[in-house]
Amino acid sequence: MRVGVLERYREWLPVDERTPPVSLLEGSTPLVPSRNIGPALGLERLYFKCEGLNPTGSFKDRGMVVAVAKAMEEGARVLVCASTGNTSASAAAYAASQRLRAIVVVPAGEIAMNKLSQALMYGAKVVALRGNFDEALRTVRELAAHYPVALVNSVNPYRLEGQKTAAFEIVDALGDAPDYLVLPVGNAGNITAYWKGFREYHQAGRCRVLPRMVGAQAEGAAPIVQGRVVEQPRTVASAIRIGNPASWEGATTARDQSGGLIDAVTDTEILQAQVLLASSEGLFAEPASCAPLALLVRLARQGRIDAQSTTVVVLTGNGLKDPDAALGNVEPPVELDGDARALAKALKL
Ligand code: AN7
Repeated sequence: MRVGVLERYREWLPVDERTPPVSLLEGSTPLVPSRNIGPALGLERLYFKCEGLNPTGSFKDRGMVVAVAKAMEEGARVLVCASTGNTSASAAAYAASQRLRAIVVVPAGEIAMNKLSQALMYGAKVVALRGNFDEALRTVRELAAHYPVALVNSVNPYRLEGQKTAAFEIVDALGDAPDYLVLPVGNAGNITAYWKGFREYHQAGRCRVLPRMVGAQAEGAAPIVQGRVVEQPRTVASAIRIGNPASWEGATTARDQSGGLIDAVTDTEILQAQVLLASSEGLFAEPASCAPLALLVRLARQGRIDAQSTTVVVLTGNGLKDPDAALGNVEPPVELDGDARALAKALKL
């Protein structure tokens, strides 16, 4: 029977009998072997971890379930977060399921409409703050320091505890850790959490390999790559439009301890990777999730990935979250009168 993250990885999480059994049956997402991109790049073992199949359509649910359960255990009734979209959708959903209040603060005009619609439908109080994500995060951190609200951004360590379970699942599926784990880096919580998960499993003898952690930022929002805060982050990938990541040090530690790298890709590369992924694998991921594929394509073409290595690309969010960003790169539908002859002619059958 399917279970959520708290139940599946109970002994690896900071929970006990006092922790409420929160669950939307998150986690246990498919690890799909590449049928076409891997062979085209000369990579024999390429997999996609499809985190867009979580209950609210992104990996955030893994961490949110733990953060919400612990907040409830500690008596909280109000959750608050800043978000580029997916965290707000996740916080709002778990709050709804537990009858808690959720307040989500998003950068005004900067998040994908479908993510906003999720937060609103789940019944959160949505505040659109004039400013960028980094300013929204600063604001909610200050709010949580002075008022009785539980902050559920990834600065909350329980979020990272939950998110590390994705690393466990990959090892449990492959029988060992991959050689490369490639993922997007925004606020840098997820790369920090994966690295923690792999190290814990390694220490417990569950895997022999420790992966090289490969992070992708968008060129206009690449503070870790450039080694300095980006005041006005810009990219089509709104989920990772972040100029001052909260887990900056966690990301550089993961990169350096694992012998990995964090590099930037352009918006054009991101959107090309998105179309490639959807049209050649049948997997539709949001732009931020395609940044790591764009980086992998570049590294493979440069001959920097060994052909026999095992590589996992984490597809962090569902493509349906942000279709507007994608549709500029495909042919629009042809409009026709409804008869078969006209259809056959248009299709050159
Ligand atoms: C699809 O929702 O920061 O490096 O507020 O939604 O752990 O921040 C989202 C981030 C990658 C980056 N992919 O992860 C938010 C938010 C998707 C995302 C990231 C995000 P982190």
